[in-house]
Amino acid sequence: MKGLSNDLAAAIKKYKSIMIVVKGSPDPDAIASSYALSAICHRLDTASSILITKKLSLPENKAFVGILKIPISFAQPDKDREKFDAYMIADYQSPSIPAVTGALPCAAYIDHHESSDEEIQADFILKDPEAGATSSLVALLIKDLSPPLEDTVMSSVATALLYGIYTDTDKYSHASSIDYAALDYISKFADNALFRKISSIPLSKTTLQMLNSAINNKVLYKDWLITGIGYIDSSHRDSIAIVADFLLKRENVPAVVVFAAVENNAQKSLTLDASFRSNSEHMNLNEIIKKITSQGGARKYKGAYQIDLDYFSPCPDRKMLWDVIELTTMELIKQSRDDMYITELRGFYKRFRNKVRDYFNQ
Ligand SMILES: [Mn+2]
Repeated sequence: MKGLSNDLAAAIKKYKSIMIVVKGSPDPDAIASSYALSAICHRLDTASSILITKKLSLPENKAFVGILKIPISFAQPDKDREKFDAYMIADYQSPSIPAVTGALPCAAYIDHHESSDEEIQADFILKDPEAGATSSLVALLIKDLSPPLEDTVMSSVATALLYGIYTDTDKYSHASSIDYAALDYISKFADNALFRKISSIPLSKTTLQMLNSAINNKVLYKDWLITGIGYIDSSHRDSIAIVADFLLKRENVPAVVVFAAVENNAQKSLTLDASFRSNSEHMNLNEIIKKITSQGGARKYKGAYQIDLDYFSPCPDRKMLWDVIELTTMELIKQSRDDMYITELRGFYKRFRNKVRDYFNQ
């Protein structure tokens, strides 16, 4: 990305004043990307304004803009074009604006929608449909930006980008490796309290109830915190991960596992969902999970697995069924904890052996 960040900076520095236009509906991804671009402009001493062409309607989007104090104004770009010497577009299929394109050069166009047939002209173009959010592409550009954004600005920009990724990837469920790379980078700068305030997800009544059950049922096995929440509706599945995130931050442990029996009454399905969190990049969660089941996996810090329990959903004694699920899952995860150093050691010896072999093969 380093080369791309330099190219973006060079494109911006060509101009004194750029209008950043939010085409279409001003959703969090478009607003966050535009906000981040305006921060980049400011850092590079280029003036900029964010114009939205449609008014904000959703209360959560209004809250998002209000809480982070994102400076946007409702305006028609063609009427304002005299004030600027270039324009930029983020998060829209096409970068052209009637009565602006042609009159002003497009300094940068960054987007994650599928390509249209239109020929694109801009000083800087980054279009990658692999990204779940344009905010992810902008976050990765900021990562390699020189000079970097100042810390104070970074916190607000990172929080906005985080929310852009969060909403566009449907609470991370469609996040690609690009999004995860962006999240890995920006989440450490984001203001978690503000993010929670904006997303309000951890504050929802159901998530709080789940968190409460998780705390009441927690078991500390060696240094791992393991907890089963019980039955939850499938619409709250994402909260398992949120609870796991929360517990990892709150409790002083290197790893947290949160699991629940997820029910979908319409489809009559029952699944065990387990979410793993670790604060060590050396803990090989993927290998730990793969030893339990092939129905899951992990990357650094985060992992999950699902077990199909449909066959058991007609069980008339729900309490007994949960007891079996909980007892079995607890046992498997405790075994994983017992085996962990063996798993890690095996990895170490494998690397060591390969090194020795490479040495003698030189
Ligand atoms: Mn988008």
